[in-house]
Amino acid sequence: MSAPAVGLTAEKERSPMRSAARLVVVLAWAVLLLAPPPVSAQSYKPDFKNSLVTNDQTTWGQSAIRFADLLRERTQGRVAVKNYWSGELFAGKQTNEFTLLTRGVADFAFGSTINWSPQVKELNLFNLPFFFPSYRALDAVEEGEPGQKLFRIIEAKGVVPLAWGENGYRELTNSKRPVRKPEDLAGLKIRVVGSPMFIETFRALGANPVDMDFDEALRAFPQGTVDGQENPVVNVITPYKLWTSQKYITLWRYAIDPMVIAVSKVTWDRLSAADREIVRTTAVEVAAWQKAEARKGLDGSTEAVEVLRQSGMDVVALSPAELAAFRAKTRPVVAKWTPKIGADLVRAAEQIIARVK
Ligand code: X2X
Repeated sequence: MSAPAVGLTAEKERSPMRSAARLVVVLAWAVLLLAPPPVSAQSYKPDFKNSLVTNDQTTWGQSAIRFADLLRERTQGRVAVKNYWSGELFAGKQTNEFTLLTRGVADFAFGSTINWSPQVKELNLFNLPFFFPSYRALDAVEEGEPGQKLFRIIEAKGVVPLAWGENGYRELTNSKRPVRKPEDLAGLKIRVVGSPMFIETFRALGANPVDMDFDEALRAFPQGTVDGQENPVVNVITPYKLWTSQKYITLWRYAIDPMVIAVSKVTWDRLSAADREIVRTTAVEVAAWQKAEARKGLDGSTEAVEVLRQSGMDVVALSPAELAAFRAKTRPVVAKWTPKIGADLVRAAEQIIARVK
């Protein structure tokens, strides 16, 4: 009699154990099915699009190649960046780049602040004519409160800025004559980027500015449909050999053009915390390298200008008095744009510049 009783007891005991096991299996499946997928290589897209306005021969291009290589290596291929050159991603319309980033159509951009200034009006700070007298002053503004504020503004619009790089000081070139005083600009058709402050600046100087996208401008220079343009020596004039169509250059440092390495917030939010950290530190490292490259032969040396001379350019360097004549003409533009940019931001930058010079 005792045997069946034992058997019965054993049967009774085994049964709840079985259902407990079954419950564990069911719960495990539920967790697997309901939980968000773990962030892993499988859940990232096969490549992340990086937008660039220039080709791969500029320091922007070279730094983007480094960025992609380093990220691939440091994330074991999880973050695979594909560079889209020469405005391919924004179909030639360079002032659309920021909007593409906010929507996550572009995951990354190595973007000029000029191209983003229609959407982020505060970035026009860097477009203020004759405002940043030196690299030191620029660095101090970028690293100081104004630069941090600009990064907060960009981030609030859905783009995470990672580091400041640089296109550079924008110098004037043209195919007609040396430009040493504002009167020399009279009637010259100058291509500018589609940010209204440039149109106003060149009108104030007596020129005839036309807004044109970069790819179209590159075709316009050899055809002579425009007389001149403005761009940095190391990043644009030299790699694109603009001397083949533009004989004259005036070194006037009238505007600075920072570049920002940034990632769409849509993309950023999908990266694991560890990968975000890798992306950020890599961007900072690459930007520091790029900035130094962009200044090579210009900062404390004239080598980059010698390249222009050897390539047949007629180089006009302005004396402080000559520069003052250009500055005086553009003062109304600074006054008009200061409230649009934000008087506090402009003042804060001015104070830093006055301190650092
Ligand atoms: O279009 C230009 O001139 C360039 C390449 O410098 C910018 O993207 C602002």
